[in-house]
This record gives sequence, C-alpha cells and structure tokens, in this order.
Amino acid sequence: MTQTTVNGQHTRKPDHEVIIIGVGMCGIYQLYRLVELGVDVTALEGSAGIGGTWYWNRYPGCRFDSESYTYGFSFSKELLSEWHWKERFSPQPENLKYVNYVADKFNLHKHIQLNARVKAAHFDETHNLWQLSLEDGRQMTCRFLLTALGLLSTPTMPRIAGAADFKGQSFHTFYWPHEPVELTGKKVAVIGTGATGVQVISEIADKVKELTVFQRRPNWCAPLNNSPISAEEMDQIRAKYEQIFTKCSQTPGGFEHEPDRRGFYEVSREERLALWKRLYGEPGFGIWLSNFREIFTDEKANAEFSEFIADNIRSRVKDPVVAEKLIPKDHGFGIQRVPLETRYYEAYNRENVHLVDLQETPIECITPTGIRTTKQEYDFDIIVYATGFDAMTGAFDRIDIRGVGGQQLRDKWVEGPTTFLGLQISGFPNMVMLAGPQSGSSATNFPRGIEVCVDWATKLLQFMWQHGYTRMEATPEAEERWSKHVAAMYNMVLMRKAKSWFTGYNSNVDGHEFGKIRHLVYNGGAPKYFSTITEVAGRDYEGLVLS
Ligand code: NA7
Repeated sequence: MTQTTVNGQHTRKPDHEVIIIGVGMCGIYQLYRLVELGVDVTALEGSAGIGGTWYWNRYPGCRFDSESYTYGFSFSKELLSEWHWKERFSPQPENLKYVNYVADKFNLHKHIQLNARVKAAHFDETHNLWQLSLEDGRQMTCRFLLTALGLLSTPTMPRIAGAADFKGQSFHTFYWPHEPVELTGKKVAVIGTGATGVQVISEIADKVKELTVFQRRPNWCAPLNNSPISAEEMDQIRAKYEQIFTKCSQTPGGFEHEPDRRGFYEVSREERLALWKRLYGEPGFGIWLSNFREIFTDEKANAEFSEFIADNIRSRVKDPVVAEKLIPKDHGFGIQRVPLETRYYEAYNRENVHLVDLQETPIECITPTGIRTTKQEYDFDIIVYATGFDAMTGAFDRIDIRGVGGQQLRDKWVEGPTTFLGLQISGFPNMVMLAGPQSGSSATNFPRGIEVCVDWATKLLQFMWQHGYTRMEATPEAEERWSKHVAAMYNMVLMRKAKSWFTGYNSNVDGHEFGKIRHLVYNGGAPKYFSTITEVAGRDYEGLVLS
C-alpha cells in the first residue's frame, strides 16, 4: 500500500482499486465490465473453480428453471452468436461449461484468484478503504468492495441429532461430490422437497434400489416440459435475441412469461380452466407467471387455481393416500417458490419409491445405519440433505464485515436486512452489493437482474473516479425509506404468508423463525426496480453521500 493525494487529502493507495468477492454469474459480469475499462480489479473466489451455483450444485437433475436463452448473458453479441443452448432448460454440467467459456473468451481468469475465501472485511475510515483478511492468512486492501456472494450459497443442514454418526455417504445437495456417486443398487434417503429435492428425487427414482423421501411439507410443483434445442431452433432464437431480452426487461420476473392481464373474475370459469390447461402443458414458469395476477394477491382466486393443480396431482399419483400427502394444505400455489418437475409425481407410482410424511412421523435422529422416525427405523447407504439455504444474508453473515465505528453487518441485520436499493448499506461505505437482499435482481430471472445492477454499479464507480471521490455511503434516511418500501411491498402479496426463504424463514438457523418476516426480496417487479435505480443515478446518486 502506498501513500497518495486525492483532492488535496492525504490518503493511502490500496492494493487494488476494486475487489469483487465471488465469481459466479454476477462476479464474472462485473469483472468483465471493469477489466474492459482498464480498472485495477481482482476477483476473489473461495471455491476451487468459478461458477458459484453452477460450480457447487452437482446433484443429479440440477438444471435451470429459466429458459436457457433468457438466462445467458446478453452483453456480447458475439457470445450470443457462438453459444448453443442444447436444452430449453439447461443442466448443470452445461451451465458450468458456459460460465467457463465466458471467462475464457474474455480472458478473465488472470484476474481471478481461486481458493481465496474472504474471512473478514473491515472498513478503514482514516483512509477510506477496505481491509480484507483471507482464510489463507493473506491481507488485501481495496478502495471499493463489490459483493457477488450469491443468493443461495450458504447451505443449511437440518438440526437432527446423530447426523455425524452416519456410516454411509451423506451430503447436502450443494456439496454433492465431484466424483461420480454410485447409486445403482443403493438405498437412498432424500430429506427435503423444495425445488432441489424435487429435481433430485425425479432424477434418481429409477436409478436407485430404494428411494425414501422424507417430506416435512409438500410444495406445489408444476411440469417443466423441457425439450432439446436443435441447431435450427437455436438459429431462430439467435435471430430474436434482442426481442427476447427486451421482453424480459419489461416483465416483473425478468422472464418472457408475462401475466394474463384479464381480470380473474371478469372471465368465466371455463376460460380460466382453458388458460390453466394450456399453461400446464407449456414449458417453464408460465403456469406461475403467465397466470392471472390475482393468483398472487387474492386468497379466493389462489384457492381455485390451487385446486386445479391439486386435481392434476391426484390424476398423476396412483395411490390416493400418497397423492393427498403430496398436496400442500397450509399454503396456496405460488406463494412459495414453485419447483418445476419432470415426472416428479410419477416417481411415487414406482414400487421402489416411498414417501414418509414427517408431520405424522417426525425424524427422531440419524443413526449410524440410517434414519429413525417416531414410527420406525430405516437403513440407508446414502442420505441426501436437500434442506435449503440461509438465503441472501447467510453469505454476508459468514464474513466478519465491519463498517463505520466497527459496526458488524451481522449485528445490524440481526432482525433482517435494511439497505438502500438493495445495493448499499448505511454505515458500510464504498461497498456495493451486486445482488444483495432487497434488490430487484434477487427477485428476477437472475442474470437479467444482475446485468442491470452491475451496469449501475459500474457507472457509479465511473462517476466516483471522474469526480475524484474516494468515499460513498448511503444515508440512514435513504436506507430507511427503501427498507420501509420493501416491507410495504410484502403487504401486497400473499407470499408474505409463506413459510419459506422468501420471508427469511429457515428452521435450521437461529432467529429465522416463521412469523418474524425478514424482508429479503423486492416484490415491486423488475421494471419498477430498474427505473428507480436509474432515476437515482440520474439525480447524481441521490441517497448517497459522495466525497
Ligand atoms: P428450500 O426451497 O428451502 O427447501 C428446503 C426443503 O428442506 C423444504 O422442503 C424443507 O421443509 C426441508 N427441510 C428443511 N429443514 C428440514 C428439517 N430439519 N427436516 C425436514 N425437512 C427439512 O431449498 P431448495 O434447495 O429446495 O431450493 C432453494 C432454491 O433453489 C429454490 O427456491 C430455487 O430458487 C433454487 P419445509 O418446507 O421447511 O417444511
């Protein structure tokens, strides 16, 4: 670190002007933008490879729920013309290849440090820079700290006694081993039936000897309706990329799917059913996002639609007792994240697949040979924990982040996050969360949102450099306004009642109880969010103090 003078003030020159933490989709794009500008930047990745979600989640069945061609980066025409998405909903190995292809193509690897896990980040108020400590003992400083930590990158294990004593193989889906896992002839348990559990169960049901699913609460699932993309189809997609991305920028979720704008009660029941039957047969989130808007806000409309889905489950699952267990009774369709499935319900028609309802017979403990419920003991070779994540704030909590006056971020956020635009935090200067809690990107088809946030952050940094500023910080008032706005948005959607990570619930994390909402997600829709942050930038970053 060397001494320098900025605007007549004596200051220290940091090791790097910018450090990005995390090299998943978000970190890669931010790195690309800064390298393109010739900025002194390094990106620290805690893992042994880049890709974030697509590096870690190697469990069978892991794939996009977003249409592949809406998930890829939009910033490079050349990249768009080169890459062939082979499936409408691309699987993890292909997605990891894509991420590496992008990093290779734009020569980003030389700016990335792998196995560089950040342990602490402390703001140095005297010199307006961040001091980072890595787990390997290294220290680094930067003027601006950009976090690209991922939304679901801190997996949580259930708090069940005895897990460490199990003698077979066991892992959280996030940590599915890199080397092949032999499933043939094995007795396998899966705990958890969220989007991940549903993918893994569907994929392995016909590969294992016995599969036992431990379900605490069922989810409302809908068909993915995946299909291959031929070379000809890919050419057609390439020809319309501009329209596709424009459309995504105009819809609340950043997908091509847009709500049916007819009023639920203005059309007949027959017309509603006709729409739902069509959507059930179509690919992706259409069944959720191209539905009537009342599904998200009106209990009665939601209940009628939920019954339509329940009937589909009943018709697909042969055993009526099992079918009823797979139908959620405590919440309506789409109030929690909808898992998209491929023959998930049919898996329960197989003789080797068994469903254990944990509401009837809770797990007592994991034993050296399997799982014991209040009713019986089961033997397993493999236990798969598909038990979810400490969503959004978990990755921040894992790092000892300290801002002005030594305040710890995890203390500030103990009751839930408060932010300005989901991008900055009062008391934590010179830090931008590229995909933070309360940002629009976190509630959309992820890359569509992050491209906007990264572009916003890049322009902000350019503004700082152009004006010779070395410090930026959200005001407490701006943060309070935004956080109240985010909280108010929750009141408008049925999702506020969800017992899911959308409301910050996680039974495996202290303080994340049900009913104590943590306002993690911005529910105002992508277009509104994007126009808000653009307006803030247009008013020379009103809400931030720049000096
Ligand atoms: P989710 O959606 O949080 O699902 C976790 C699942 O694990 C859910 O079914 C939980 O039941 C279950 N769970 C959690 N803890 C336990 C314990 N202790 N015992 C039994 N069952 C438990 O995580 P996913 O990984 O499936 O999906 C995360 C996101 O990835 C998803 O939203 C997509 O965006 C992609 P519960 O419902 O809490 O009763």
